[in-house]
Amino acid sequence: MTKALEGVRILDFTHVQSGPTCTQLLAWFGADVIKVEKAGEGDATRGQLRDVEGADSLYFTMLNHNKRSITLDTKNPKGKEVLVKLIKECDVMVENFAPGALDRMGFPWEKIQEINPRIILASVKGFGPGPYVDCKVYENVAQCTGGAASTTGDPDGLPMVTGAQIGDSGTGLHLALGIVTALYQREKTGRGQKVLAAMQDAVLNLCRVKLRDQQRLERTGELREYPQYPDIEFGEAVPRAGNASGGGQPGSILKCKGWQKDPNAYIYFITQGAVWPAICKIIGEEDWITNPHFATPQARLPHLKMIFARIEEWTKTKTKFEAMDILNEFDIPCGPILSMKEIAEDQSLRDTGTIVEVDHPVRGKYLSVGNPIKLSDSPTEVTRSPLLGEHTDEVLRQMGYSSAQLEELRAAKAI
Ligand code: CAO
Repeated sequence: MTKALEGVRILDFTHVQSGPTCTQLLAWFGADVIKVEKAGEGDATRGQLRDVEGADSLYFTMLNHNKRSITLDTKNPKGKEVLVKLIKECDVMVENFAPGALDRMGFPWEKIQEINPRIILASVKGFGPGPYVDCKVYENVAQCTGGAASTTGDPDGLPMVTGAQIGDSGTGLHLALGIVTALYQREKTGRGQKVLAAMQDAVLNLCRVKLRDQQRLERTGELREYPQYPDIEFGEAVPRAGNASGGGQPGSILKCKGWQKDPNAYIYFITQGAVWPAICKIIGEEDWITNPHFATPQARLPHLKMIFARIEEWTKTKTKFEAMDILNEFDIPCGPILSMKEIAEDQSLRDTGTIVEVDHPVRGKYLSVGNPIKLSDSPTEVTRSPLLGEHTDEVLRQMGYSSAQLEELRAAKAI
């Protein structure tokens, strides 16, 4: 079976997390991803958070599957010549250098486009054009400047960053969509273009519902599904909502059996309007089905704390998995709080390839997250990340370099 992006060649200048998540996805869809790294150093993440002496870290291996690695000094004159050839032969160049690095390297967009008018140049930057355009950015900076941190956390606590890497991996996803869209347009126009995904923009896109709430707050002065209502006065900006549901169906995290010892013995419970009668029956409050204080979603809003406290009396008598089974029988939306240990051991996630075991020649076997996007005609087979420069000779030979020319490049410290 062919792969969706077979024949697409990606010049991968990405490092750390945001860019590599993007090119890893493209590789999983079948693109030939050639990762360019500095000789001797490589992507800084190869050595960060190491758990096995001398082996590429999980940080690196889990973000760089299915790629080839070449070493190339793009500031070396001979290295620049190789880079020009690579630009000629690739469909897409992806980078997440600090702002201006490509220009300083001597490869501004105009020059790249002149070398290959069909090439797509895709970049992750911290910010789009504006006051912060020149700033370097990491994950949590994006979460803070994109609206996630100010709206996450306990109502009376500090702004909070989330463990989901919405700034890095979230932006990588956005960039991947931009790349395949630009490739699609190129099919019709024959021209490449620049694609930019700014981390602040990507986080804000994922926080769209909070900008919705900002405008609702300005219009009405309150957000009735937030935990502040009705006891605490709202300020000018969307407050932190704890674990309240971000949607129109109120939800909360409730204790389950064993919560005293197990930090993850909890369930997320959503009081969806459509299943309110079933909820009342399960918790033994059948009167609430018709009682005017509880019968409609609007009537319930001022009593949410009391309602969830009552539901929790019930969930505390069940394990999170028992509660999930019972509630699902009645189509009540809920989800157990799964620990990473439970997820790592989940057989169904392994069966679908969402969790995969990968073998690496230096570190041995490890678990990774496979391709979360499943294409029926382009299945993903996850292969290990490359060692630093593992494919330098292979790629350069494919480009027509002879053994003597490779030696020359090595002697000049270009590769
Ligand atoms: N050959 C020669 N030089 C190379 C090279 C190569 N193969 N690959 C990279 N370099 C050079 C760059 O050209 C740059 O040189 P200058 O400083 O002279 O321009 C230098 O290496 C360092 O690159 P950098 O500034 O991108 O790296 P950094 O470690 O200082 O910063 C980061 C890292 C992530 C803060 C920065 O790249 C950035 O802000 N990127 C954009 C936003 C982003 O993606 N952030 C998320 C990262 S994941 O958390």
